[in-house]
Amino acid sequence: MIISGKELSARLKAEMAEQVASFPGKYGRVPHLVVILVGDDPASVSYVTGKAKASEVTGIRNTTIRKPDTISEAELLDLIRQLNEDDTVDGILVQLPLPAHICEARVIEAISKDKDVDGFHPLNVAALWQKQPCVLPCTPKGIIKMLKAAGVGIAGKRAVVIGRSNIVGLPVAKLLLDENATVTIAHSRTADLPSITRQAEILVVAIGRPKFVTADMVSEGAVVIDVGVNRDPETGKLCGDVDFAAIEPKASVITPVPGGVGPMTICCLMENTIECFLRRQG
Ligand code: L34
Repeated sequence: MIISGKELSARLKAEMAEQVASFPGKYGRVPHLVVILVGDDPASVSYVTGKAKASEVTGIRNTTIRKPDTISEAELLDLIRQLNEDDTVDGILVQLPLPAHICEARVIEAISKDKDVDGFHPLNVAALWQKQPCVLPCTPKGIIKMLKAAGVGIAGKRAVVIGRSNIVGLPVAKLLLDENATVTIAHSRTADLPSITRQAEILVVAIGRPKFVTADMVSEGAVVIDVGVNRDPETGKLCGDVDFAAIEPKASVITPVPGGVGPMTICCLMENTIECFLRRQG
């Protein structure tokens, strides 16, 4: 079975659109998401455009602020402070990665935790690891939604996550643990990776290397979630971290690239924006 993140996200966005349509009557306005894009990396431009489109579909107000990659860290921090103080703004997202001269940690920490729709602020990260209410990071949240929509039972399963980033690997491991999976986090220094991944009943791959996971690394019947969005060096087309054509026949459930995790990330961003808006209404 192939889980279409595109279809699932379209359904969820339609539900959100109905909900948002009721907000002007109840609250006098709709949620407002501000996305800041520094520079013109084509992949980032494409993702930020996707976020604007999803905002339109759900009825969320979107302001995308583009800054040149020469912007100083101080200027960027200043902009964030203004948006923190702006009562008409519910969510602030600074698209990553940032140019090398800007400290990402400092930028993330500058965003008000109540407007942190990415769930990247240290206070939100701490809340996640302490099982306290928090904004969940979009990609991990989207992955759990896909597993549940596909009817995959998580409790008691052996889950292997490849990748240990703050954005995906670590938080998705925590969410799987919270669903009572037995979780292994593998990474670039893992010895004998194939022997680990072959034990996975649920395999989440987030390393950013085209077709890194080959058929011999996956057990028959595994559930495979592919977080990678890469360019295939041979064809120039988008491809995941997983060799989809080779693994699809073996997997019980698999996500495609494009049309898998990516659209779910954006869908969960819309959900988080609504959540931050509602919390700010008190
Ligand atoms: N601050 N930075 C911040 N928040 C995020 O949540 C992200 N991320 C990651 C990169 N930097 C970020 C995203 O938005 C990755 N990411 C993301 C979002 C959407 C898609 C992929 C990655 C997506 O929609 N992918 C499409 C293909 C898009 C294309 O054609 O280029 C897909 O179907 O997979």
